[in-house]
Amino acid sequence: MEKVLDQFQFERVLSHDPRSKLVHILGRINGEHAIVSFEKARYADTDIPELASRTCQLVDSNHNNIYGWGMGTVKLATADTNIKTIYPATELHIRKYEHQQRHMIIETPDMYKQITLPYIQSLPAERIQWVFNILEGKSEADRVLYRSNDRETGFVVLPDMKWDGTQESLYCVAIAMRSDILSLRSLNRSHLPLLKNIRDTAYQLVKDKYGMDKDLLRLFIHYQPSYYHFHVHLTAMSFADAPGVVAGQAHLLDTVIDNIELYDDYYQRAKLPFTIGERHPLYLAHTSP
Ligand code: G7M
Repeated sequence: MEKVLDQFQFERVLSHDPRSKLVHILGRINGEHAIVSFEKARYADTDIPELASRTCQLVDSNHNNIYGWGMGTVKLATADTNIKTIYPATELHIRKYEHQQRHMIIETPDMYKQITLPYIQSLPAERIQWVFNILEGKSEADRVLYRSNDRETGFVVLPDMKWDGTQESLYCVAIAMRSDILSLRSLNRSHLPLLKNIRDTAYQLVKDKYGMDKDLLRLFIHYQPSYYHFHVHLTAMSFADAPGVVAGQAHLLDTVIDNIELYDDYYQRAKLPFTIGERHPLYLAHTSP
């Protein structure tokens, strides 16, 4: 990561969200695209008592009666920015992070078969190399919180790349060992042992590790996911605005289990709505005449 930051040649801003203080920038390294993301982190509890004493370089400071305001620099003891890098970045990564209008698509089973499935099948296998690196213990091995190698019901639980490490923002992913479940659309009754295993293990794991009861956890599946190897998101309820918890993207694991228990082929027959950026190839595939 250090090398990527060192060699990064700025090209343009892909998106900048002032509310979440998250900026994605595009650049080049040795002629190839790279994306670097910076997100201002929350204050560490240990820094808070010293915020006032560590403030310097006050500018635009104003005063009116009992009120004062201005801008300054706070020299913190702990790191203050979450940084992520993608190198080399593909065109799909660039489209993903570029600011764009999002649309709602109501996908029928027929649209899935005619458009979405061929799109999934066209994705190069190396896109999910990072998943196999985790499953095979080649990457992030020291971060894995749980592992079961069972070929049918096994999975790995580890912190999501987005987790800042604080308990209020707990964000982990459970990634299935098996590779034959592309997404929510693939699920049927034969997958119930896996789904229930993920649910029950996640509850127990979070209780044992973080002392959090199961009613403080939100377990959900994305449709569309960003990669088509089955996985479940685990987030703290207190992380109410976690990325991707919104309607049109997150399907609660318990609801999914319930739907399949009622109807084996629910997810093959249902219309599944999803939100997607207008530059995403899947949006273009669904909307081109
Ligand atoms: O939208 P979707 O359900 O596909 O979400 C995929 C999740 O995987 C996101 O929450 C990402 O932050 C997370 N993720 C993506 N990558 C590339 C990695 C990675 O390399 N390591 C970990 N731990 N999480 C990742």
